[in-house]
Amino acid sequence: MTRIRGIEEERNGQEWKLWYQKPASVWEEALPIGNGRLGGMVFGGTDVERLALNEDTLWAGFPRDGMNYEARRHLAEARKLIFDGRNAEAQRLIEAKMLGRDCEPYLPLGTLTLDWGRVSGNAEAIRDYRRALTLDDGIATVVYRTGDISLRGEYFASAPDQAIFVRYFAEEGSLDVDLGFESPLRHTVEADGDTLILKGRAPSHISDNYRGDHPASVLYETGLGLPYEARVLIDTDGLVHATKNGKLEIRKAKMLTIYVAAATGFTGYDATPDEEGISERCRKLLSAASVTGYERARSRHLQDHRQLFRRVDLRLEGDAEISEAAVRVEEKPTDERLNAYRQTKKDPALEALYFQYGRYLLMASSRPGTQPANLQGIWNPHVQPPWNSDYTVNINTQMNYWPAEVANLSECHDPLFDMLQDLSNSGRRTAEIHYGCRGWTTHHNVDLWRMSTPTGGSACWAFWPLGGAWLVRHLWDRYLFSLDVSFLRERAFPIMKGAALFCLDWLTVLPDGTLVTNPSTSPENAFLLANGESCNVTVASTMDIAIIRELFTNTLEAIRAIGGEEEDALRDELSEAIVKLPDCRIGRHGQIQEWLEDYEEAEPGHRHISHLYGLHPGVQIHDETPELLRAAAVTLERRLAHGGGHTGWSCAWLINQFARLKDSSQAHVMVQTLLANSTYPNLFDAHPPFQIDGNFGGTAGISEMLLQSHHNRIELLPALPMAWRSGWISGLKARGGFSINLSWKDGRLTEAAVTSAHGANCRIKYAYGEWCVKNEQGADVAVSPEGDFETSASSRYFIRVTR
Ligand code: FUC
Repeated sequence: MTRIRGIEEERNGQEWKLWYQKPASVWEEALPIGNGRLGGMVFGGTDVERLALNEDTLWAGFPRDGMNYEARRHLAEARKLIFDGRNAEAQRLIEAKMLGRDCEPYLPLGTLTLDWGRVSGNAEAIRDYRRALTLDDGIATVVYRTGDISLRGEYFASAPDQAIFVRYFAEEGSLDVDLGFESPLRHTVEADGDTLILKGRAPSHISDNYRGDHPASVLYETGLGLPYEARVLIDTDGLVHATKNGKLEIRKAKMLTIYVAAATGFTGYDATPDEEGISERCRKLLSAASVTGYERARSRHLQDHRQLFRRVDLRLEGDAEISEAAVRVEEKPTDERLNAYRQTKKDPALEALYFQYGRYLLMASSRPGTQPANLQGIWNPHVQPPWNSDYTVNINTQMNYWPAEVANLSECHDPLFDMLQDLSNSGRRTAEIHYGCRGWTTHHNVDLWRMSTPTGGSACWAFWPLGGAWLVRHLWDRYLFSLDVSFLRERAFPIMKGAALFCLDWLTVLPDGTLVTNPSTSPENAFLLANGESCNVTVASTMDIAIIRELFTNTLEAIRAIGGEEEDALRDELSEAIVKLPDCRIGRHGQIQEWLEDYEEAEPGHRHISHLYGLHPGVQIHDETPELLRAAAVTLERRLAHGGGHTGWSCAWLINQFARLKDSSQAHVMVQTLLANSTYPNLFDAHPPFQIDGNFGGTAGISEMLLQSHHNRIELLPALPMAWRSGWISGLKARGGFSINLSWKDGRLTEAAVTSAHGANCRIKYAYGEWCVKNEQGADVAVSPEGDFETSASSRYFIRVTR
């Protein structure tokens, strides 16, 4: 047992670090810092240094009514057309009459520039350059020498102090630098004493302009759009001159400390933005940060950051030859190491770094009280970002939060729950006005304003009212991990209930009594009609039904868990409906059918794998449904044979799905593919372009390969690939309130430690060998043949594999 105990004491020898020998030349090479609300991308420039900034409430738009009051007029007709087999006509009707407008984009705040004056003369060669991000510290650093100056810069975004802190220090020589602000939004910059102030008002609306056919796609209107402000305060022993054109010129400084604060007028998705109080709030944040001071803020930041980051640690080792090569490669800068990996696909420590980076990114983009992580976390430099840098809730936002519980960052899950609370309000109107249903719904895109209606465009993505029903599984999962009944009763259940009520009303009945969804799409795939035409709308996509079945099951369990006697009527409705849902079907290729009818897919290698929702993230396809499990394997084979998994997030989903199939080698191939094909030099996920979901899905997938805990049992190393021959992981969480440490050697589990938070019953599954369980005192714990044993609260149990 000593080794397992040792895991917690002795930190991993591996340094969780990304590092480079040159400045970032493009944004996808810069290094991200964040405190959940404020984000920064550090370029480490030696001519002009850039710190690209974001604030998570800076979006285009303003609170307004986005309902399509005409939608409901056409619902009955659309349904009838589909039931009559006139799907294409139904789709045309839906697209003409039942959709809404697009959501608003997330915006960049601006870029703080540090002009070192090298372009204008001071162009001595740069030596000993190094730029790094240490994940364990949450601090980005830049060091180099030039002429007789040797300088070191540090950057961190502090959650406790709600500001970004930067310090430059001349170890030799002194610093001359001009500080300024740039922004692609309309703005003003003023330099006043030792302060820079950036002010602006965001566009009231931004339309997409992919085709360049909109002459005014970025719309500014007086008095509309969110006002925002960023303030920078400097503290230096050098000389400071504030210029009329909004720059701070600093000369002969040994030390330069920069405090950055920002605020917008956002006060709530349905509330009038604050026009007056922003400067005051921003000034207060800035002065609080400077009163705390750099050193104290730094140590408070380290404490806060490590308290989360250090909960999980891991080591992945290949065989001796691979491990030796990996040690050599660990000495390479991260971009070169990634390039080497693209060739060899052998660097287990890089895969471990990718896992930890996903945890780092979640901590940096989603903290209690902030907005949830959007398509780009919180890091976006574009006024018209890809897919609006919004919340796409037909896979992407959910994937962002897959690692939250298992990778021991439960509090980082909270912003998603706050958003669900908002959506359960805004989505109540959508449910009623668009469809005449109880409860609440949201479609595939959500923004800061909690838009829950369909967007415009094709029904292929826009007509999909199951977003809320999928998202609430996150609330249920939080309960399963924590067994926190008051969370379930007060926060989760009312929102789950609303999603379930919507689905009860949304279902329609076939002549044989089967309950189906209609119109229904399978995000974002198409099928071929008899005449060869491709179409998206039909009856009962497999994903719709899987989501609804799961939601009804979970809601029934939730009623039991909270002892909700007053929910008798709901319980009856759910119990009656659930048995009338169609079964998951196996189609002509031996695959899980994507739709109720066994249509031919228009794009068999499609990036979405929606019909395997029941395998992952759902739990309806498993060891005890062997036929479905086999069909799921065929489905994945077919997707891959036709080029599937080609976007970062799609590949990350495949890791999770192969892990659920216990196909360790395919799961690992997908880890390799994600890193080799869909990863930028700063290890951001490439859709392409940058989209953060693949990072989070990758972290979740690696967890899923090492530990699974659905179906009331904890499965140790369910999909351990030979490429991770030996290793250990500490601090993973399992459903039922357990923390798990594991170690393995030569592909076999050696030891595990299970800590029980609540004294829930524990059921362990491990593929090979026999094992025994001892309690903290070293006494044997009785284990049933099924692998059950009783635990008591806060006690630890040690498992040793005896073969
Ligand atoms: C879904 C995907 C796209 C993209 C977008 C943000 O619609 O189909 O690939 O990831 O979300």
